[in-house]
Amino acid sequence: MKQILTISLGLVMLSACTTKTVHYELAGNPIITHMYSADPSAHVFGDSLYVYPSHDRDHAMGFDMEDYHCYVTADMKTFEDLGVIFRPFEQTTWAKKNAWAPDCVERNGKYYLYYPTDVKYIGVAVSDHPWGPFEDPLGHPLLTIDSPGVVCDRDFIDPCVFIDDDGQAYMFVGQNTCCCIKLNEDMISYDGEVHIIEGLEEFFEASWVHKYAGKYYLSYSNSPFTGHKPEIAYAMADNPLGPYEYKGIILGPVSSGTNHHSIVQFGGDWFLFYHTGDLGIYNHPDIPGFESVHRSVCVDYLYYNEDGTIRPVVPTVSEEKLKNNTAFK
Ligand code: FUB
Repeated sequence: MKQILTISLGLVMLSACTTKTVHYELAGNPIITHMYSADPSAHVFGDSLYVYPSHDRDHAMGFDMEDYHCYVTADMKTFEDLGVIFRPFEQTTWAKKNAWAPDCVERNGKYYLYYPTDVKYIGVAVSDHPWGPFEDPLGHPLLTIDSPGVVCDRDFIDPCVFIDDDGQAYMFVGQNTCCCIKLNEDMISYDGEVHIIEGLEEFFEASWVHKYAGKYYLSYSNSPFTGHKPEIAYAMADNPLGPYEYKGIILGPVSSGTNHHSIVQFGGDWFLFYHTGDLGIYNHPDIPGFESVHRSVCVDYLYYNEDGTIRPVVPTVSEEKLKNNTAFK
């Protein structure tokens, strides 16, 4: 009996140790200053946090991105660029342009990168590691603007994948209308049905789903065509497919024009990743609109109220980071 008690106590102490939370200190925004980056999708894999942004090219005249980098941090202070992990136009036969906002999730030891191209295709690439190399397993897009059930009257972009506690994976995607498919266990096919998410106000793009205290949060960029600049808004639901109830604004308009974010818990802290045009403006105040297509990934803490609603995040910027940047000028 004494031995059983000792073992039980040991297990309790071990589990207390492994669930210990860590508070991270941030080192100032933007977090990526050697190149331009946008649309950050952040996920925790193992002990580290990985960020999958899109890559605004040095000589970009528009959103003509062509490759994906992966960034990793263990301390939220330094973000290491692990290099190019996937080039859709070279590594698939069907993608031709506009490698915009991606997302990446892990399942059964494999990593799945979901990415939009040509403003009408959603592809999936697979790797054994978060940092790639990724490969196209299908030889065609996973979903397109013409797939049965898809509703989209503009660009079919911005996939985000959420895996619920019961193992079901969902991909939310689209502009103006938020579509959702249930991914199959293999993560490279789906059950055929497209669900249309209800309850979002002024939904435009950049959907992101996370779970907190048993509730589902769908956050997104609201529309720039309704008399204000895009904000990150959110709605809550009891089910990933909704119906959602609109709750308000997490992040106001930022200096880049477009607004795109992700929300993740790391250690005990919650974070909002987003992008701004602050670095673009710092480097080229003389070129109007440079910052709209030369964006930079940032991160700040995100806090919940007691009732589960999210407190608005005020974006921060470090003059030191801007001054020391080595991005294209
Ligand atoms: O980065 C290209 C596009 O701009 C993204 O797909 C949108 O979400 C917006 O950030």
